[in-house]
Amino acid sequence: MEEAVRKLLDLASKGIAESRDDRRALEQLKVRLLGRKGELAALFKNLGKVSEADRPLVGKILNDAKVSLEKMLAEALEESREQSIRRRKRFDVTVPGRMPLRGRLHPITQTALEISRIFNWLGFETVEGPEVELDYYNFEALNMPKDHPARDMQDTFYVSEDVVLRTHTSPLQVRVMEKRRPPIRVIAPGRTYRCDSDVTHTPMFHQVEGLMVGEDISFGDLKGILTIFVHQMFGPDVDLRFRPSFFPFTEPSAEVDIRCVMCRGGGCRVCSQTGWLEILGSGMVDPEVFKMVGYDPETVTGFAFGMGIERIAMLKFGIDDLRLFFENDLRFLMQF
Ligand code: 2NL
Repeated sequence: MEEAVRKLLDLASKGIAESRDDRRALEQLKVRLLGRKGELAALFKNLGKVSEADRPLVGKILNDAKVSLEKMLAEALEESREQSIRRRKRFDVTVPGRMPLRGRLHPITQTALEISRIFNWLGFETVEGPEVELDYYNFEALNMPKDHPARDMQDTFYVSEDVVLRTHTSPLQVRVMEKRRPPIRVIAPGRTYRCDSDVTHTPMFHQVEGLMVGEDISFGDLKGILTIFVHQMFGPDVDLRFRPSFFPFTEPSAEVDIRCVMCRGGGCRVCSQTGWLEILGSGMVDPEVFKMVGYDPETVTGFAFGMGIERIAMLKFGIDDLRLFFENDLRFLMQF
């Protein structure tokens, strides 16, 4: 009997050693040794066959074995539990981190910020204002009376008789002129709206307008500032030209073309074989506009300009379809 008990204890230490931190194997071993139909139970069953004289001694041996087996297994199970906790807590600093998908600024926003940055550097302050505007600021104050063709119902979103979605960011500059006195240097980026939708027009688009007003502001200042802008935005080697034009709120007016960024002037599809790309409109502020904001056109002069941000972004990034800006396809947006 003692022999059998020793074998059992041997089996237990071997089993425990083999399944050190395998919790499941330890549980199975416990059932096999201490379970109701286990090996120790089988030995207890034989106790009846032991002579009455030997029974107390054998009983004690078996009980002692039971106590040691229980202790051994309990310790092994506890050790395996702690081991698994330690394993879970261990931190492998060499495992590559899971990168969160990082957002980025929309190419239109990037372009607007770049344009603002250049003009801020030239002393212009960035201003922002309402997208829902009074008819007065959007048209009337800009020398476009009620019967003016640019106010055509087809182009303008009317909110009510005298409230519109701004069709350009000029109304903001009129508000600035009303509130402040010259000298003024502001740049006004923002959303603008026109009831127009096809391959080259979206009902909502973005504009940046600039305004410089003071006592001796000349057409030469306009040319100088816009030349610096073009060279900052598109590179110092890009040629530009000023071409006579017309706007109701400027006189004289000029449009600015740059040498085609795609073919460098040779003629291609993008510049319709002309070698030039129109990028902005500009002019000397019309005296009528100054009168509307209470400035004396005899003592105050200034220039203004406006450009579409989508067009600048398309030329800068080489994008050939305006609609890509509005589809919010991450495969497109993540490239900028
Ligand atoms: C264009 C042309 C232009 C202006 C905008 C302006 C603003 C005031 C007074 C006078 Cl407050 N003019 N803005 C002037 C000339 C052209 O925009 O092609 N925009 C996309």
